[in-house]
Amino acid sequence: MDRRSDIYENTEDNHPGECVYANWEKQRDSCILNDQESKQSVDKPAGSRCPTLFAVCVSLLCGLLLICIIVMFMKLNTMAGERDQMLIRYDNMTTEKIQLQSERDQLQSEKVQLQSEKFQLQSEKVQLQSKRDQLESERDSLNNSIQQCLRYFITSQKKSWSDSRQDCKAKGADLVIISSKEEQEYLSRRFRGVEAWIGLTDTEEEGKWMWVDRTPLSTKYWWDGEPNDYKQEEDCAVTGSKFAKAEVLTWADYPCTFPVFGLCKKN
Ligand SMILES: [Ca+2]
Ligand SMILES: [Ca+2]
Repeated sequence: MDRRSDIYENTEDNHPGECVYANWEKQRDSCILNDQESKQSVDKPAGSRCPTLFAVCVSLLCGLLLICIIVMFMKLNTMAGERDQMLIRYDNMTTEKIQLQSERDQLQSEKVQLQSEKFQLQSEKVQLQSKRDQLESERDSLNNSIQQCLRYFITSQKKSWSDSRQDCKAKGADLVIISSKEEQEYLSRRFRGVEAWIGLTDTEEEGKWMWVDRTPLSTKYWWDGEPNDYKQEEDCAVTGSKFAKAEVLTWADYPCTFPVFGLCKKN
């Protein structure tokens, strides 16, 4: 035992940096502990840099992630706002669309109604045009009747053929020249029962009846037995002779001095 102590004492002398153990087991644990501490103190600089770098990286990543989240959140908020605006615009446009459809339907209804009124007015226009044409025709016919009526008139006094012709000329007319059956029928109808001179005579040559415009007689409306030149004194013709028993064939020759009315016609 003493020898071992000596040895260790000597050893201390020979190796001043190593542990000197009085109690070897105790000193051994102490020495092992010191070795571990010594080893930890040697490894500490390299191990302590890695966590710091890691922490910095993690912090940066977290920061970036936070920024991304904030940006995404802001963008989502913006998109949500735009979506709300678009929804509002969509609702407005839908409302306008419904309103426009309603206006379109109303306009179409008005169009149909106007077309119906148009057709009705066109029908009325056709009817009015037809009525206008009819009225114009009646007006023309009436005007013709008036003009025809005004063209013929009876003198106011019974006179000789020559004097009655003068009365006609005094009013811008002459004793009538009857040139058609229609005219004779019209005069017989209009001046029914009136005995009147017409512009027909055979004074120049017996039996050669001439109109006052010197055209020869072609169409004749003598009553039966006329002209008979009774007593060789009848050279002037009347229409509506009271001796005639017919409606149209009413001519007769009378003495030119016999007083009857004159039937005048304006040209
Ligand atoms: Ca005669
Ligand atoms: Ca006669």
